Amino acid sequence: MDIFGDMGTINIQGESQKKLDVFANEQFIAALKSGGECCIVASEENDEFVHIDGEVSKNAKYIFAIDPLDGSSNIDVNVAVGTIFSIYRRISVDGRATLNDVLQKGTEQVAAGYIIYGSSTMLVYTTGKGVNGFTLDPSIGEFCLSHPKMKIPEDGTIYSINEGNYVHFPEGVKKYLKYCQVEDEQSSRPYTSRYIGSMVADLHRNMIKGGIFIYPTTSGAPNGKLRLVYECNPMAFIIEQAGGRATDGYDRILDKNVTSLHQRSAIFIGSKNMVLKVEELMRTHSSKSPEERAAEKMEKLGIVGGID
Ligand code: AHM
Ligand code: MG
Repeated sequence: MDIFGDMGTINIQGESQKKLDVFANEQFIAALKSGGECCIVASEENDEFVHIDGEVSKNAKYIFAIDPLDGSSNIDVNVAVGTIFSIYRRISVDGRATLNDVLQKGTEQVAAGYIIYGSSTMLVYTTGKGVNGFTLDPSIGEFCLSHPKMKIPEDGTIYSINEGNYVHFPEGVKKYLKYCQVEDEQSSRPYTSRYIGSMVADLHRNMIKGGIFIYPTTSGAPNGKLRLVYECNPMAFIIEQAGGRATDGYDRILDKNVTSLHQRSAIFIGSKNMVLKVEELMRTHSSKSPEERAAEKMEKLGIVGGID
């Protein structure tokens, strides 16, 4: 089957789509359509959300957001990739579901999960009552509970960030990276640097071993790279449920206002004490300007429209 390489198309985020991105998107949408529980799919690979309500899902109550294949730059080189999903309850009552049904805060998620396609295939998910991990047993075609009640260690020694972007990072992140690299026996520093470039794989490793994953704003991407609806929010829900912490360097990810489908956000996520440490440095060295704070306040009050 011809599954490697570029599709030759660009998605709404201006990223080149891989054949497997498109294939995975079609497969998930088809499965959700026949499942009948969801009325909308919002996907990284579709500019607009897709209505999937039909005969089978006339009264569907759920909204599904998905990054069908996360880390797709790793497909052609046989490195682990993943799927991220998030489920919301529909809030509109009449007619067809609308964009407002999709633009709910992360705190409103009823479930979120990821699938990691690594040395084994695992499904890790939460419904807000802790996190459980299931490993695919291909001989029976079932996911079996292999990691019950997953907890991320409060402290860790692994940091994951695309350090090639160092010159473009906020000062607080630069200071944190230097902190990670300093020798200090008591806190087991210098820490270990591990970056796969697949958020699912990087976070899954950090969840098990303890660590932090950072994708900050950069001078080239002032709103960050990763998407709030189908990347940051589901991962934040899972990590919080596992006892970790997820912020944009200042504020909790799950509390962020969602104003557009493909909205981006910075993310600092992982072991609680590691995230707290970098937040402290962000506050000291990269505090938001009074103008940024004022704009946020107005946005919260609904005074200005959406930003991407
Ligand atoms: P994608 O959804 O298009 O694959 O992009 C998301 C991925 C994340 O999995 C990963 O953490 C990040 O992009 C890597 O980006 P970079 O190559 O800039 O480090
Ligand atoms: Mg992605």
